[in-house]
Amino acid sequence: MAIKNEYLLDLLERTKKRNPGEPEFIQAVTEVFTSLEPVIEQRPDLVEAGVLERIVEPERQIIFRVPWVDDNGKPHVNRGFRVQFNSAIGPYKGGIRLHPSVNLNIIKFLGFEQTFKISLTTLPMGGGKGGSDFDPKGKSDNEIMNFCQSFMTELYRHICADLDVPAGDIGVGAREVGYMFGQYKRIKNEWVGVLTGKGLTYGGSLARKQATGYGLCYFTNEMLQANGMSFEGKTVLVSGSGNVAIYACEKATEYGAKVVAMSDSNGYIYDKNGIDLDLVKQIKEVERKRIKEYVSVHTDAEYHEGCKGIWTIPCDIALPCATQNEIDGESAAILVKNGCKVVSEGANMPSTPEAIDTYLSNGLLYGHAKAANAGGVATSGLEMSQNSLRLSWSFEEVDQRLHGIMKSIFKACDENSKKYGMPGNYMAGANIAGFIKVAEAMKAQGNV
Ligand code: NDP
Ligand code: 2IT
Repeated sequence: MAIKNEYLLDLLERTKKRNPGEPEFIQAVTEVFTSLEPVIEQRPDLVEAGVLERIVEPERQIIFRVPWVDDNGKPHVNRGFRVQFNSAIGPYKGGIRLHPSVNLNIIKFLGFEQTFKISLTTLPMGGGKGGSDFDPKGKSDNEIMNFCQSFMTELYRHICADLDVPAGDIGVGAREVGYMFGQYKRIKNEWVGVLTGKGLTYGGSLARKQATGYGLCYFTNEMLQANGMSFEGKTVLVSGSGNVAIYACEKATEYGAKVVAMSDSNGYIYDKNGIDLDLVKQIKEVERKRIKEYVSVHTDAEYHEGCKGIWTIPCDIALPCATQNEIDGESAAILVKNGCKVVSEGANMPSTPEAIDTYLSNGLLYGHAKAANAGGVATSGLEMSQNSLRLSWSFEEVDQRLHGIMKSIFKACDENSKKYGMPGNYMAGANIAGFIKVAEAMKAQGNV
């Protein structure tokens, strides 16, 4: 994947200079630009309107201090971020990540990706992302609450149901969203759907918890069927064991596949009989423990330290659902050598550029993150609709809408990959379809 178009090369250079020390952000921009070459040639009007210069520059970046006190009375300070990347097609929308690796670069890459992902969902939302370098591991409930309340005590003034609607991401699930929502409501003295992924007793949507993992499998199933394949009888690897991974495992198994491995940031489990998902849910969702606990119940399963090793297990389908750049060129080559035919991404940007080159040059079916994991934010959009309507839809109704959205996303990827001369390159199709809608909206709204 090399960019040849002079305008794109020049803009990429300027973007690198303007954002020094932000490798993941530059990686995300480079990847989108790689897909956009044929669009730029056919749409000089978008270049003339300065759309690309503006699309790589966040509309607003907020950085703030998050002081909190631990259970021993010791004060701590973390750094909070909210990047409001693009509001051309709706209020900023995107999760909050709590992980020690969070910095402005990570939040910018996620916010940039989010803009195009949301455009693909066809729902009226823009792109944003937030987070903090706070490490939730090993913290008590009380410490988590203290942190979330402090985080929201600053963030509340920058968000609003019609302006910016955060949600979960790594380290943020229903518990954290609940604490943040409670604090927002208390400060603002208003009940509005300002966060999604809320609990079901206070405005959360049925099927939101399942949505990213289920949506990933709905998308992957469309891609498989379009190429004369199915999940039935396939061996699947799912990295991670968090929200996305658990429900990807559930739906893939429902489709007749056998998931044989899952992981966390310490290591991976391999169960040749197929993962016992009830046990994983108990360990991760209820007890909040490490994935290695699995082998103390299933003594015939294996636990291996280190997360990269999961990609050395022979499989038909790999579903990376943990974090960015978790599959590098070397792991991708091993997957291919072992017969893997499909990679579909639940995590955001889980494949390095070298890994993507390996998938494409070996003819793998590659479900790109912006398309394949868009089901989570799409269902967040459905949660916003329900909150505005003061209604709650049934699980079946939300799930059906999610399924329909994922089918239409696959169709958009497929059609655009063909229209722009790269049939079967669903990454290019996703980037192009996502870009064109945002770009048209930006052009129509003038140079703002
Ligand atoms: P969770 O916090 O629920 O789970 C994250 C999982 O990934 C955990 O198993 C975690 O292990 C593992 N992980 C995190 N960081 C690393 C790392 N550096 N190396 C190896 N493993 C790691 O998060 P989600 O499931 O919500 O998110 C997973 C991915 O999916 C992220 O890329 C996120 O941006 C993306 N995503 C999430 C959506 C959502 O709706 N939640 C929607 C779309 C995309 P450990 O417990 O050891 O940290
Ligand atoms: O990356 C993502 O799409 C998410 N973390 C979900 C965002 C959301 O607003 O539901």
